[in-house]
Amino acid sequence: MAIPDSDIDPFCAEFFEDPHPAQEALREAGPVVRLTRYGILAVARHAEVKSVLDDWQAFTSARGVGIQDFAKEQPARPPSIVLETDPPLHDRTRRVQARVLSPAAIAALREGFTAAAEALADRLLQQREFDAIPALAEAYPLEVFPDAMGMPRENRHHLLPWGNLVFNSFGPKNEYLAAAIDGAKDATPWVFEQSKRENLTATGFGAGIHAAADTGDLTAEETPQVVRSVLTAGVDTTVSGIGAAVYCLARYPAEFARLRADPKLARNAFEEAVRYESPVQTFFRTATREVDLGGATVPEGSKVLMFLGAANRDPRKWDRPDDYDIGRRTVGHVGFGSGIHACVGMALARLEGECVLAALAKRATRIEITGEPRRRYNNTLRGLASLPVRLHAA
Ligand code: HEM
Ligand code: OVM
Repeated sequence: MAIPDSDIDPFCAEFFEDPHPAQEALREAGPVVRLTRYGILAVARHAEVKSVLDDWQAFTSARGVGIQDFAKEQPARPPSIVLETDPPLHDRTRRVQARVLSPAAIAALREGFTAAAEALADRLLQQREFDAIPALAEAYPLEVFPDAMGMPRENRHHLLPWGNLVFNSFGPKNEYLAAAIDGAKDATPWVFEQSKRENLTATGFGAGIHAAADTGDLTAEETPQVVRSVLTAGVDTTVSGIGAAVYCLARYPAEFARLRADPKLARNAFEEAVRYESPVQTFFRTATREVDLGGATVPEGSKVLMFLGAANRDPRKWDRPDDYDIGRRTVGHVGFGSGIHACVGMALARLEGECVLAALAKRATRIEITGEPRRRYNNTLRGLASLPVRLHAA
């Protein structure tokens, strides 16, 4: 089957503002599409995105999960030894993260995360009108996540420009990446410094990862890199996810009313927001051999862009894909990826999302949008820069 060409640019302001028409066009064009602007292949249907995610042998991560091919170009920063590796190294580093971020370890945080969400929601209800991105979507993860890592209080704000830089760097060298490099000048050395064992308290996730150097599971050179991986992936993603959930519940007041009537729906309301908005929009793989994908032949060495956001709204997979429905059966969405690299922090992300939404639903009857929401432009993350809201007190 011939691979159709498309001139769609998934790394431009027009796409960031409203990716859905372009994503639909890419899904309809065929199982595999060539993006002529970048000379890469892309998949946007759920079935093909899932096949690529689930076949790490044919689709390597070790040549980078951004547009750059590490086999041809030197990476700008040291690659992640979790995200940008294949087995066996990947499994050794990931196992240590998976242990410290296990469902049991995360369950132990529930009480503290709930208390932090309730205190924040109390303050916001007092304030009544605020910008939900800085005051809620950023404020909550920036409080609970570094605490759980075992980080000091000062300079936590550096985690946001750092994440912004890394997630932009998976895309092409465009104006968004240039601005992110500029914005992360101070954050970069700080993040490397904070990943060291001596800068993390004895009880957090950081210490748990560094302990792997004592048991021989990782070397003392590897543990700071594995800590840095969690610092990079753990904040900006949940900021986008919580922002997405608040934006969804503000646009769908009937869904907010449902949540209020049954706060046990908070966890699924967050999960559905991850499907609906796909905070992480895209990742790449590189074909290690010629592979058939839905009848199209992908040549060895091809960079393949996976549109997670398009897969999460593929009508071949979902009923009413463009409706935000907090009662939906969300299993099978790829917002957290799939296969061996599937998000190792998803239990933590879900706990954060659930706590925030439950605390809001207990106190408010409605989230009213009071001004024009403004998009944040990032080559990988979809989210808002600003969401002015008014909370209606119960
Ligand atoms: C991997 C999304 C939160 C740590 C991934 C992947 C996705 C993703 C799509 C797959 C990458 C790939 O296949 O190449 C998200 C979303 C989040 C979130 C949407 C929030 C709503 C978190 C948090 C942490 C985290 C809170 C850490 C505490 C990681 C790490 C990986 C990863 C370390 C790499 C895993 C591997 O390569 O084996 N995430 N993530 N993420 N995530 Fe998350
Ligand atoms: C890492 C890393 C960085 C960005 C994203 C990510 C979504 C992981 O350094 O391992 O997963």
